[in-house]
Amino acid sequence: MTENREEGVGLEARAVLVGAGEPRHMEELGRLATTLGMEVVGVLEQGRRDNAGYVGRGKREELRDLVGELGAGFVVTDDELTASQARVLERAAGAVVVDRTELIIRIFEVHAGDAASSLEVELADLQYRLPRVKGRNPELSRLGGGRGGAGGGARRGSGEQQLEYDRRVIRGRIDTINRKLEREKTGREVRGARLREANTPTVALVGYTNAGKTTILNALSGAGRSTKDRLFETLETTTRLVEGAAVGNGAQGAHPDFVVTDTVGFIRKLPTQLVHSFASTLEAANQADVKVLCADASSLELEDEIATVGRTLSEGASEGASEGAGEEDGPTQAPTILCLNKMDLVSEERSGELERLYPEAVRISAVSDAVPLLDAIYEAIAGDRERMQVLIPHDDYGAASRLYGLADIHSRQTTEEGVFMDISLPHAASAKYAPYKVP
Ligand SMILES: Nc1nc2c(ncn2[C@@H]2O[C@H](COP(=O)(O)OP(=O)(O)OP(=O)(O)O)[C@@H](O)[C@H]2O)c(=O)[nH]1
Ligand SMILES: [Mg+2]
Repeated sequence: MTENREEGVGLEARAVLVGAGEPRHMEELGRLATTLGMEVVGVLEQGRRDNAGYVGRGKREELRDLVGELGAGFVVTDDELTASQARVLERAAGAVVVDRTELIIRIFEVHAGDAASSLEVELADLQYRLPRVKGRNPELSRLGGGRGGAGGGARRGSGEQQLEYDRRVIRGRIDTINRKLEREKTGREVRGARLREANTPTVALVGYTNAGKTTILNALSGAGRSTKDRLFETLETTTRLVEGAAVGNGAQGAHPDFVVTDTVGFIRKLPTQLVHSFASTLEAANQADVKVLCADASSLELEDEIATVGRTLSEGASEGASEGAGEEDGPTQAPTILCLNKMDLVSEERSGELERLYPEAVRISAVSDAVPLLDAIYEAIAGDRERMQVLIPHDDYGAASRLYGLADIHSRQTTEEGVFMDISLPHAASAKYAPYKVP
């Protein structure tokens, strides 16, 4: 499954895109198809959806002609199809029909880089296939006479049995994977708890696919994660430590360390089968002290993409909450920074418009400069902190040095009695420094 990561499937695979109903997103569907190595040669659209064959009979005939003319091997639909819709469309078009869900699952399969995400995708694939498992065609079973003689009477129903068997195998595998992923989740929770104990603030980068989250992670942390102009390039959550930077020349003070997590991107009409692939993303977002909602400012669908991310997050948050255990960090209260990325691709006029539309947003171009975002993150972290002035005696040197990485240090002065510091501390650590507090 992972050996053909870069190949895609059949580089000359020609595809005709089909969209029915409102709204349609053919451009995005095209990007999904090309991400998988297809070549989009035609597009067919219809304003309403047909129950029997996704598009109406007349359009299906048009599609057959188009497929023949263009020599397309694939028809890709903008919505998930039922098994029977797919069959009707496939028969009419004379090409392999792939629906949006299957396409996305296949992209996830090709891009999955570690064992856990491979399992999550396999699970999605099985769940997609389960209701689509076909029994042997009954007409076919009747042809050719029973091999065992006796007019086939004894063999009737064997197709059904095979079908039941296939389904049972799939269900069994689904159970096995679910158990493995449950263990995986427990491990993540243990690691997460350890991180919280350390009082290191956590920042989650969330957003639409291709918004630039990984590029931002790299810019913030100097990590070298893969970024490509492909949809769903990142399929694991990656966490990196950003060491507290010195303020100015360092003589003044320092910013605290924080941990930043890169996550899996969202997309509209997210296939429900892929919920597990997003489990760790949603956890990271819900548990983060600061959420950075990253968006591609140059996208024509910016508004819709921000809304999709917001919706997916709040649905994920309410699901997580219903599982109980939401005692500590009220997930939705964490400050969210809206980060409009790729500003270098935006015209001056549009830039002004964005400033009016999203006055609170941080606008950056992560490929050249992410500092404005870094500042906003420090500010958000400090908002969750208690500002205090402390005087730490010289012989308590350790207590002063431990503040680096932990606190926001606004200023520092060495006096005769000790080190005087103006700091912002996480609430969890403020009790420890209360004895040093100066009124
Ligand atoms: N021009 C420009 N391109 C950018 C900027 N930030 C990211 N990109 C490009 O946008 C593409 C997607 O960036 P990624 O960082 O992979 O995006 P992502 O949000 O992690 O995407 P997924 O992991 O697929 O969800 C890459 O080709 C980046 O080089 C930017 O500020 N300006
Ligand atoms: Mg990424």
